[in-house]
Amino acid sequence: MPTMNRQITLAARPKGIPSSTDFRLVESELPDAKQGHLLIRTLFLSVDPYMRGRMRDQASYAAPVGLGDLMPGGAVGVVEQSRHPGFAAGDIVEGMFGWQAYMLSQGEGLRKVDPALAPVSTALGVLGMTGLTAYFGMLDIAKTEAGESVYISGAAGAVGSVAGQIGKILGCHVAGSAGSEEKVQLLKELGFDDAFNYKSEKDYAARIRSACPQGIDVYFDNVGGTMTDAVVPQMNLRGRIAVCGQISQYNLEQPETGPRWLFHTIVKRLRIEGFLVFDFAAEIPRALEQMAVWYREDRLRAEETITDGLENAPEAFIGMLQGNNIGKQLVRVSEL
Ligand code: NAP
Ligand code: FER
Repeated sequence: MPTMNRQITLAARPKGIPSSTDFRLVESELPDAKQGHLLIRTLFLSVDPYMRGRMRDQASYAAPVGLGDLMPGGAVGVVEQSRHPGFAAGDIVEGMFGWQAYMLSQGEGLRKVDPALAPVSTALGVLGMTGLTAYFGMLDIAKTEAGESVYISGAAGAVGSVAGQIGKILGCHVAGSAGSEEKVQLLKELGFDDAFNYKSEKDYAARIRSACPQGIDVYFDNVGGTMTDAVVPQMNLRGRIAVCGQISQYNLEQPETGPRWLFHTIVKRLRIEGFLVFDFAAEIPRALEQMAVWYREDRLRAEETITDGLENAPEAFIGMLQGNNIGKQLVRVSEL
């Protein structure tokens, strides 16, 4: 059994875009699993935009990460040793392990993953937190219906790429924006009716109008900022905006001001709703069942970018915040 653990902790609070010196790799003793505990070896670790918020000294849905504390995060791992009646060595589990090579657990908050269904990494992406975010955002929040016109910002990321594929499964016109030509190409392969590179095509309003000539019924927003300013005036009557994320704002030190567009919400009777995937905990089994069917039918593709090595998790996280990933950004910590 392993006797040492490796962990990544928060060394300093970032200013603007985080840097590698904001993190520290530490080694610590790993005790044996006591009665009622299990020892899990991390296979894949998820790095996500919400972690940028947790690094700030500011409470929200969860307390901030303290200086010197383990970086939080979802992960999938294999049970190495179990002294817990509900788990056996070899089981694959998903849960909030944090950025570490091993975790001792009492089993709470763990979800068993079926490795026969799909590669286990998908338990963090299309069949995990980000895929579920797309599912609940498109269906429960935006109440997207067949034939509607859907626009997705941040479309080539973990959430956006799944939201767009769900839009196509539902029979919608789907368009979106992303930050490179390669991402735009991928979106077309995934069935998007149109997509553009917001870094090279700067007249967002004109480009959105040509991508959604019938206007927009559902805006799935991952980005906010100037992209949202361009989308809102193009919303159709009784349109819905699912506010999933505002990543264009996460690394700003001062709030950005923008055009005042609330008047459009009156004229068009818009419904704008922010949501958190965690609020849908009770609905996860039914959602995963549906997503697994779509996955097996090849109607949902799992796009992933994998970085190797726990020590490279900070670099993977910082890169993801700047758009280096296509689909879900993961860190491979060990091999199954
Ligand atoms: P992701 O999209 O896979 O990765 C983040 C992406 O954001 C980058 O690849 C980059 O792609 C884009 N980005 C970075 N800075 C940007 C900027 N200034 N303007 C436009 N795009 C920018 O991450 P994800 O996990 O799927 O998350 C996507 C969004 O959903 C985030 O806003 C996140 O906070 C949110 N989210 C919300 C929930 C919830 O429960 N509400 C759950 C999960 C995620 P480009 O190359 O396109 O720039
Ligand atoms: C995210 C952005 C924000 C997310 C969660 C939050 C799970 C929650 C923020 C808060 O409560 O302050 O991408 O993903």
